[in-house]
Amino acid sequence: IERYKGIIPALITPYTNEGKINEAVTRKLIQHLLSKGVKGLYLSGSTGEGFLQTVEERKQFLEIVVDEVQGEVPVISQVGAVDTNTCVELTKHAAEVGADAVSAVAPFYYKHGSEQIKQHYLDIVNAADIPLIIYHIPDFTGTSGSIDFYEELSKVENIIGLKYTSKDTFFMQQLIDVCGDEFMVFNGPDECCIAGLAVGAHGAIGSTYNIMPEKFVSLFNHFANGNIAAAKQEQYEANRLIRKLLDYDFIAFEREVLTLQGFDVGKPRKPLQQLTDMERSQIRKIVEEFPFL
Ligand code: SI3
Repeated sequence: IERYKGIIPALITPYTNEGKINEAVTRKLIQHLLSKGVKGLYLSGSTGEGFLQTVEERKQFLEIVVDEVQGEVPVISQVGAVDTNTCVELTKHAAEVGADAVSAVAPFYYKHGSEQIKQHYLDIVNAADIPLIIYHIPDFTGTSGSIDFYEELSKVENIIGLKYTSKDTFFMQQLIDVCGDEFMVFNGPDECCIAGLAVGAHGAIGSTYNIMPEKFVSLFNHFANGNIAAAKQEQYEANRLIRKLLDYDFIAFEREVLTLQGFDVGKPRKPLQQLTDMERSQIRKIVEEFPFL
C-alpha cells in the first residue's frame, strides 16, 4: 500500500502522425514523469483512450510501459471494457507481462444489475494472480455502486482499492470508513485533490498530472507533512489552469500542452475533439500565462 501512496498520472497514450502508438515518445514521457516524483502510472483509462483502442494496442502499450518503468513504480493497467471476456483477456496479459495491478470501470452501454456487475469484477479478479483496483466513474459509465456494494467487494481477496472519480466527497469518505485503511482509495478529480486527501484518500490518479506533475507532487507532499496552507496554495494555482482546461476536451488540451512541453504525443483519436489552429493558439497563450507548465 505504501508503494501506491502519491500522485499517479493517468498516462496519455502517445501516437505517431499516423495514429499508431509512439514507443519513443512514450519512453521519454515516462522518464520525465518519474523524474518529477510520480508514484505510479495508470494506463488505458479515459485519459489513455483505452476505450478507443484495439485489444492488441492496449497490450502493446502496457508492454512498452512495463519495460520502461523497470519496477521503479507500480504500473496499473485499466482493462475495463463493455464485455467481460475482453477484461479477462487483458487481465491475464497484464499478469503475464508483469504489471503491478489492473483496474476496471463498470461494464457500460447495457444496463446491468449490481449482481451482474459484481460477477464481472469477480471474473476479472479470478482471471489471474494480479490485484484489482475498481474504477468508480459514474458520470461516464452511468453506473454507481452503493456503499454496501463496494464494502462487499473490498473484502474480496486481491481487490485492493478503488479509483474514485466523482466530486461527492461524502460518499468517498463513507467508502473509506467502511472499507478500512488497508483498502486504497484514489482521488479522481484533480481539481478536488486536496478535498479527497482531506477525507482520507491514499493517493490520486488523474489526467492533469501528465502536464503538471510537480504541482501535484508538491501538493501531496505538503499535505502529508501537515502543511495544509501550502497544499491549498498548490491546489488553487492548479485549479486556475484546470478552469481554463475545462473549456476544451481535456484530452485534446493536455495533448497540446505536452506537445508544447516537447513531447510529441499526437492528436487524440476521433471522435474526441480535434483542435483547430485557432484553439491551438489559444492554448499556447494559456500555457504562457502559467509558468509552472
Ligand atoms: O484517465 C482516467 O481514467 C482518469 O484518471 C480520469 C480522471 O479522474 C479525470 N476525470 C475525468 C472525468 O476525466 C480527471 O483527471 C480530470 O480529467 C481532471 O480532474 C480535469 O477535470
